[in-house]
Amino acid sequence: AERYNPHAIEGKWQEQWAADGLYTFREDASKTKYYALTMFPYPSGNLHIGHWYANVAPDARARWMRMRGYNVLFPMGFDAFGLPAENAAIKNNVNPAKWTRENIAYMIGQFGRMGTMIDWSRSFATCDPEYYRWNQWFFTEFFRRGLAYKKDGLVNWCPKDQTVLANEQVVNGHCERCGTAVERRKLSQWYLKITDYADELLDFGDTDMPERVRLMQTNWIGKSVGAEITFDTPAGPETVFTTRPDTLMGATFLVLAPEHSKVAALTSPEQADTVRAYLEAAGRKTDVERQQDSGEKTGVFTGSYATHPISGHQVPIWVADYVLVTYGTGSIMAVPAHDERDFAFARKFGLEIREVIRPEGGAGMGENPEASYNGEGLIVNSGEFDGLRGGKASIAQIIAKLDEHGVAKAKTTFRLRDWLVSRQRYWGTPIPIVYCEEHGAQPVPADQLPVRLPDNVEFTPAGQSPLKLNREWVQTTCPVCGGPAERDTDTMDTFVDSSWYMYRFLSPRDEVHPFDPAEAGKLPVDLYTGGIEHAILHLLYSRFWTKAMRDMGLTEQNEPFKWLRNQGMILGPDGDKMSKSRGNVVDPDDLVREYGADTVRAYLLSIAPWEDGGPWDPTGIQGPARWLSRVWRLYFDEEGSGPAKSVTEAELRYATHSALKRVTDDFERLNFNTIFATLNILTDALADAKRSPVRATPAYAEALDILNLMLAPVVPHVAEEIWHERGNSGSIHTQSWPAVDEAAATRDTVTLGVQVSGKVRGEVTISKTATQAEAMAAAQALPDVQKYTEGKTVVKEVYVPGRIINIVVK
Ligand code: ANZ
Repeated sequence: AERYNPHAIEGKWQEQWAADGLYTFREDASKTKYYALTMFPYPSGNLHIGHWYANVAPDARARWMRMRGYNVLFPMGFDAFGLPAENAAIKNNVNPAKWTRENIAYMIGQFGRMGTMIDWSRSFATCDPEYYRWNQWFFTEFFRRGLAYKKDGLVNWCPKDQTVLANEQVVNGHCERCGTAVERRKLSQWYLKITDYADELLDFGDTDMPERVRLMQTNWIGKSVGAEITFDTPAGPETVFTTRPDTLMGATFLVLAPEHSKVAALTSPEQADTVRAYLEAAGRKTDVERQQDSGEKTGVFTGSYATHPISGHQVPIWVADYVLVTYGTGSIMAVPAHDERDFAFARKFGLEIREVIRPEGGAGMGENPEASYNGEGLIVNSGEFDGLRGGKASIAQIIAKLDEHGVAKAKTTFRLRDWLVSRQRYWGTPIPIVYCEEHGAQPVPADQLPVRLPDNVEFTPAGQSPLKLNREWVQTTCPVCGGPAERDTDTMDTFVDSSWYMYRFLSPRDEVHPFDPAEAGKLPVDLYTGGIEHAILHLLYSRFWTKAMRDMGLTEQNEPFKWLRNQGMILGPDGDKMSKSRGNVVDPDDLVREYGADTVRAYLLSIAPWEDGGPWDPTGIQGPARWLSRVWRLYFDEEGSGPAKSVTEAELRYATHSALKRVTDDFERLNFNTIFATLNILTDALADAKRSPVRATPAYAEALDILNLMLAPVVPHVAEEIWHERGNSGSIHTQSWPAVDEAAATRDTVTLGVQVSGKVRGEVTISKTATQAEAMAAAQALPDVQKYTEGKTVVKEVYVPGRIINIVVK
């Protein structure tokens, strides 16, 4: 028979599947829907091995769910706006739209050669005006509801990408995309009010998600429970946020962030020069530098004092950059005895340290403490509070007492900030706002959407929005009065595009809604997979978007995803991240040309536990390649090769159904890598069976059928070819997943080693419940046992059921 030749079958089936619309989602009320989605790629021009790794396993699982009888929706699109298109366009002097469209066409071809079951009839790119029109619609609706607002403020500016960034896009003070240290700029920008949902976003409902994603989001939202306490100052009352109101009597000074609005008013004439110099220096530092814990504390005295709300003492007011203007109220009451940073600061500048919490039985801090005490204990030196327990346990009680004095209120603070969405770049969704001298900022009416991105723009970044330069585009009319008005020239953060794209797949050509409410029954996404790098950004934003849509009455869902999983990363053979500069990149197109897509799919599924990933082993691909050749010979090589075997029907059925049971379980739990070990074992068992009389029994035909069906999700082309060559009609991909015969899948026999005087001389397969006599009879039937016992006296026969048979001779 012919050898296995993937190139003769893969293209053929890909064309046939497309012609038959095999993967087009069709309504079917008799089936349960299953929405499986893999994070859509950026159309960078090429699917790399990481894309294959991310897509093949979810594809195999979606195929399996389909065979399990679900009506599976498995769409794919392109996250097409963003900087790389602009940068590539600048480099190659082409329009970003052209570059993007060409890449998308090429990548769709690559997905096709991977053999995925993506329903391309639902595809779209976020740079389609028909799509971004709805970004704009959401924006105007959010604006009307107070969820989108513009404000002046300090923003993160990436000097390389020449645009502002959301807080979520700043990683340790650096641009999440290009790694450049982020600067601060004062700008008027648009924000989405994600903080309205801060508390709710901490509740993940019944979304099943990796623990670390949950933790990262929880930390990012950063809920802190404490109190706001108000101090009188010469510039009016100043409120500070503290998680430790129990330490109030130990507050010996206040500290304001350099950008705090009261700094100027509180600076005395004598301190004016010092303070000004300090503010300038702080302004030059990046956020990372300012927050480095290792760094020496710096700060200056304002020359003013605040009045302690309980003791009435005058406490000095300082300015220091370890206090962040963006957190709490931008000012703190410093308690050096019980806070490390305050302690270091007080030590450096000789400020008073007053102990107010003492560990039970402790001797007290004394005159010259070496460190702050951050633990629990009894309150001391605090007048009426003395003797209460300090620390987290008694905070509510303390706040209640302070509230009686009218100086404190319980307060919960979040680290989460509103989502800054304005970008000073060209290739994005234009912000649909116009400015009229008379009527201010006005949303573009829905019937005028989309506000199209103009083509004729000089988009090389120059620190301001490229759209500003197209005067013709900028000049428009006010929707209220019809008078002259100007468009907003910023574009939206591309994370807006990905926040709701999973909804668009429900009705991708809908011209009336962002998605058709009649399709809402397909929500939520049942299984969403993608990279861990989106743990906060994309996943948090899309959760927010879903809640906002729910409050607009567009969906009843609280969460977009029911089940979320992250694949690991495929690394170079050297264990480093693959990158062109390291020269350790593996090109999936080359592999497909050499081995065929099915082998590459099989290899990627087997290479590592899918959620862990691991290094690429260039020799490892031979394993799946050889396995598929063996599978092929099993079905198409008439003779089979090698010595005759004796396999029973029960053994073959056990091999078949126990394999089916394990593979079914593995698919259920996304344990893709172990599927191959099982399929390999079954292939071997079948090869043996083929050379034994069992070949003529129904058990053998059944095994071939079941193996063929189990191949379908993982190696879809060769499975389809085998299916047809065996005389079946219709596609294998519309068949049902076989049912496990539980009785056949459990073995009632056991294979035991047989020893003669302690030396293994063979093995027997006997019933698990065999008696001593049956076991011995089976053992003595072995030629080798006969050889070593012949002419000798049997002195002892040992049979430990399930373990061993030993015949002791003399
Ligand atoms: C007094 C105090 C005493 C504090 C003490 C701590 C220990 P988390 O848990 O992160 O919310 N803080 C408040 N606003 C700040 C700002 N804008 N920049 C820097 N630090 C700020 O931390 C809350 C604590 O961090 C607050 O409680 C405040 O210091 C400080 F023994 O107030 B604490």
